[in-house]
Amino acid sequence: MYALLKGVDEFITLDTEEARLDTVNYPVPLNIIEGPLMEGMNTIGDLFGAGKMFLPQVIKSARVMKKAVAHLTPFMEAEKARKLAEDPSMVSRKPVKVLIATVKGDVHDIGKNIVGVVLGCNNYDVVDIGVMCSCEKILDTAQAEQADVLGLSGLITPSLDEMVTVAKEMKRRGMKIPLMIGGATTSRMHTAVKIEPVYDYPVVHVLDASRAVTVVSSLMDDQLKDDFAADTRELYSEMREEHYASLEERKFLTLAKCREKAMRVDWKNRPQQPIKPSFLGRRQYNNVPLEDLVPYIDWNPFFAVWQLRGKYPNRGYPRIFEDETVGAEAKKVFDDAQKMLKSIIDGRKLQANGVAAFYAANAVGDDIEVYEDDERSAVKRVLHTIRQQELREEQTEYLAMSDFIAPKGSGIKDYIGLFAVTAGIGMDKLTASYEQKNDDYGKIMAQALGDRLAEAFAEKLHLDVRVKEWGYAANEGLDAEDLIKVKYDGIRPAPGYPSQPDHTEKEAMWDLLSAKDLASIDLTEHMAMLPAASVSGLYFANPESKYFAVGKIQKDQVEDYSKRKKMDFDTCERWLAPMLGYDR
Ligand code: B12
Repeated sequence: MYALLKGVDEFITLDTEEARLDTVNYPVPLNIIEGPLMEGMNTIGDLFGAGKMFLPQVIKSARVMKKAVAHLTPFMEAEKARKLAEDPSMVSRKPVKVLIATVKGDVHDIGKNIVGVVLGCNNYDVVDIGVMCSCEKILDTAQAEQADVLGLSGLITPSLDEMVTVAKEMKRRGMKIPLMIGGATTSRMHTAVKIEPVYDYPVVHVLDASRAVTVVSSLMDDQLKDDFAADTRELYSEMREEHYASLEERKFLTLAKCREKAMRVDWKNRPQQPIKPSFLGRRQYNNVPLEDLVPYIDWNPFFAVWQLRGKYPNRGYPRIFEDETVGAEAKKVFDDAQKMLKSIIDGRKLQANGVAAFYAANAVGDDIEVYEDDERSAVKRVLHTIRQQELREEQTEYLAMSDFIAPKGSGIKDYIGLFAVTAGIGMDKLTASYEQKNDDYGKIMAQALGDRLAEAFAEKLHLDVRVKEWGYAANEGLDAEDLIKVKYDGIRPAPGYPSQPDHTEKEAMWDLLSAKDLASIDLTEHMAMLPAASVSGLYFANPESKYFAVGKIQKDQVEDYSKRKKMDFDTCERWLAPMLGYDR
């Protein structure tokens, strides 16, 4: 019990073995699990639920539990076989089974893993079938395993539509189990508007791991489940009404009008004309020393993974360590991270690869033509951008990213850059080594560090690009904090982020970068990058370029965009679904 509550796994196998030999108190091995171990986990579940214990502690405790159970499993199996031989009619009590999966084309893992561990801590039997799971695989497994609840996870927007597909198929198959929706790209509104209406049984959006337990217990509790389902249904129905009302309230300008209000740059009379990159074409940055990336790590999202939030003024790193409530735990998890980081670096357990490319480019309307060479006689690929359309009081400019590149007609030679980086090569092997040791804490920590390193790589490469590779800001001289605060000229918008919400632009980018061949970063059918700890984007050098949110758009723009992209309208509308300002 002490080992569980403190998350100390050093002596757990010895202690468990001692308890197993104590057949007076524990006649069969299962008694140890159902006795002291479950009691400990229940206490942990309660403390976490009450906000008195934090996620890293819960996950460390789960590691202790898993190790104890792993030690007892062969003995329990022998015991079960003996009992079944004595009485074949004996069937064991079935715990609530929750099947969790990341949907087709998505590689999101870390959030789902956390949820799996937290549910496991609360005595649920969790079956995690991994990432990139097709609808068929998810539902076949749910049916074969006789899951009581299904949970879907997704990181990027194409997964939202995929979740609707899964819910529809559940209905077609006549399934009756509740469906939980989670992951960074999901929202209660999307669940209410698009998923819940297509399935006749409970559909619930779950914001984070700490809420997953109450949701599953409410869905499974005989006393609570009907009220919980009815309340959720009512809430989602109200939200749908709100959503449709807000669609009617939103005002849009026509695409033609927005183009008239594009950002006006006086291209001819600027203090400085676009600077030609030091090279045109691609350059590989493979096997970059991880220690060179460490100074560029932004630690704030790391604490978000562990659900550790300091209160103002101790919100961010490093002040979070001063926080009265989470400070001590934040420090512990940070120290553990430093130890693991050192072992990853010393043991070269992860590899960081990247590729950047610069091309001659000019804007043509809302598109950006990327040329074969600086002569600009042949177009290599066209990048497509999307323009803001939603009417906002006092907004004078309606932006698209193409506004940041000199128009073709101006005669000015402009350029664009692209990049893709990963710090996730070797991650599968690394996480498998933790899985083998039943160490979820280590696995989640490794994934969180991989993500931090990938982002740090993007930050460092962007600096190198500004100062050297493109070289448009050779005298920049900013420190790491300034970089996080984006105090430099130029931007690196990523497809999927608000300035460029269309993930399919990665297709053209991969062609221009040869990211698969040069950096071993692949794309799934839904445009997620593999390895998961990867980031990609475009580089704009223009000092007037800035991040903005495209927001919702209208049908006239989708029609125009689908023609420009040579993508059929329906497919285009599906990819842009989360940003449509009208009901599809
Ligand atoms: C950190 C981060 C990253 C990291 C790591 C992501 C990862 N592996 O999880 C890195 C830097 C690698 C990254 C990359 C990208 N990212 Co990113 N990223 C984020 C960020 C800032 C936080 C996500 C996160 O890790 N949170 C912590 C984890 C633990 O939380 P979580 O995943 O949400 O999981 C919790 C809950 O959702 C829930 N939950 C999760 N799954 C399940 C399942 C069930 C069954 C249940 C019940 C609950 C549940 O419980 C979990 C634990 O509490 C978000 C923005 C945000 N604030 O959410 C953007 C965000 C997710 N990223 C986004 C994008 C676009 C990308 C990129 C495509 C950008 C690019 N072009 O490079 C890539 C894609 C990576 C790939 N492999 O394809 C978008 C996705 C939406 C979209 N437009 O598609 C977001 C939302 C940003 C935004 N506002 O636009 N990203």
